[in-house]
Amino acid sequence: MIVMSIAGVDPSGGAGVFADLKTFQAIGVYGTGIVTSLTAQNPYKFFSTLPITPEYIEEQIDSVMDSYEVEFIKTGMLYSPEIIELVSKKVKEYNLKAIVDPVMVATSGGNLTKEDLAEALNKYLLPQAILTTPNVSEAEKLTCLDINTKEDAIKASKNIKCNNIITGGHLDGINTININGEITTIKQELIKTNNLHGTGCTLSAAITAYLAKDNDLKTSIIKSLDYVYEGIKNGNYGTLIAKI
Ligand code: PXL
Repeated sequence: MIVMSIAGVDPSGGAGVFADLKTFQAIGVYGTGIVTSLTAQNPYKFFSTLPITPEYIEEQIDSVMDSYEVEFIKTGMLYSPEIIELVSKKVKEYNLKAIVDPVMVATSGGNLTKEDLAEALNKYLLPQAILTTPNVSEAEKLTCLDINTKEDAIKASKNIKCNNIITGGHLDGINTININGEITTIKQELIKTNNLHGTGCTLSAAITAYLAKDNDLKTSIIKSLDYVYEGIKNGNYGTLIAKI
């Protein structure tokens, strides 16, 4: 039950690799973390990004794989098309089951990527992923469709290149899940808060952890929606002890 996050570092700990590791720990799986990029930020302000070279990201992945059996990974901030291509190569090489959080911009508005990543995600990574977890604006970028209603979200979900959940934080709390073409919508109460930094990272990390604990994909998604909801309600999702 060893999982891996391939993502950026948010030094304030709410998002990125640090948040993923806390989530893995809370749900009870051992987490490893590959750093694609450093950032300087806090939940309210994004200062800058320092990317790691694809060669050194590859060396990090190989060094962990050299001694750990990893089946499930999640990807977060991948920064550039070159890094996306590298990660997709490693997914194939190690036969990894990848949950892809198609991170493009931070909740705080910071630019987490060098350029538009939708094309590279669609070309290299999503066709190999077991799930992707876009929010509404990421789903719009991946599909070139506008999403304003539940019906729009369902249409977009059918145009994404792998199983997906389009999260509902910007759509009245309606989450749209598409597993093998079968659509399920789950409406959650929206909580008024400004404490949402890293919720997307935490959702995809939780799904990865629940999958590693032998839950099926739909169960893992439902448990993770609940985990993030409870975390938002308590204002401490990074340290929440999971209901397993
Ligand atoms: O939530 C998107 C995200 C992903 N990865 C890193 C981030 C953020 C948002 O701030 O900092 C490293």
